[in-house]
Amino acid sequence: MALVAVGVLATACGGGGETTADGGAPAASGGGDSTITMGFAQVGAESGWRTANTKSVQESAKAAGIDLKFSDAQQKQENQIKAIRSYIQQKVDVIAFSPVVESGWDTVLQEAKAANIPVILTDRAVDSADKTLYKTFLGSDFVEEGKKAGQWLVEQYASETGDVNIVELQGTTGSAPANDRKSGFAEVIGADPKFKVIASQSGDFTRAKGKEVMDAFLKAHPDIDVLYAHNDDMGLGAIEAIEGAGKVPGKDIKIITVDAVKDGMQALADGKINYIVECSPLLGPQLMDLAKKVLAGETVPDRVVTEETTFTQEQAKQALPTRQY
Ligand code: GYE
Repeated sequence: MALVAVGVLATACGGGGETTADGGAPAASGGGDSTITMGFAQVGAESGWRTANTKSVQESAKAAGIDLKFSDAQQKQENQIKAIRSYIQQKVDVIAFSPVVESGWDTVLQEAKAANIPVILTDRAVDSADKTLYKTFLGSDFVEEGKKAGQWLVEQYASETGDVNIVELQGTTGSAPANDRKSGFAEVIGADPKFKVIASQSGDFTRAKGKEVMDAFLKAHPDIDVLYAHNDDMGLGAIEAIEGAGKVPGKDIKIITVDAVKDGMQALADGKINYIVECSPLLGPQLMDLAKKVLAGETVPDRVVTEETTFTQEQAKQALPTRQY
């Protein structure tokens, strides 16, 4: 049994890797003594955050004795839908997934419900009106993260009387963290008209795209004061673009990012980033716990919010040595 589970983890591919001995008699949810099988449809491997999140899910499944089927959708909704359908066909006990975008999940979630397979949303939300399509949603409050980023900016520029020109690197278009980090930030800075978002575009949460879009921003706008990037990776890509343009990141252009993964924290400690709003990727242990409770028929809260903090440059220096991811 244990060997089989390890094999599935190591191949980490969706849809393939059948492990059931005789292909039959899948246990009903939470039934008897059988091992819990979880199908997890991951977004991709777009960022340091995502890599840490995948590791957390895989390690926690192993520790909890849960047989994990894992798929990587390469940031494409159609791949995630395929993976979920394959988990339904394989009659897994529980499905967990981090929806790449918010919309367009109702049909496949109805299919899971019809098959009596509970679904746990992990990290990102869906906008389905029917809340019975999933058991719970475990993850951060992205609006709050955007607000924290905005609050720091408001404090930093409290005595500034002129315009503060901001460029924004958004996450994946249509994703919950991109939508919410944008709106939370806009709400806070919107109270003072000196804050001007002069350009805002998606960098798809990747370093490469962050650099590319920042290159374009720098060409079009000689007067950027602040960069707000929806994750560390895009911020790190943008730093390369800023340095390439002969400017000093953290000084000529102040930078705020979200996540607080190691590379981001290092850049913050080095003075290239000015402030990071933390978003914890370590959702695995809570996810496994929720899955066990759901399958045991226990009631779980319909929303479980991750606890997180913020980091200044000084705080990053202190936190770095013991940072897990
Ligand atoms: O901030 C970003 C990743 O959904 C919270 O996705 C997650 C976001 C995270 O690509 O780095």
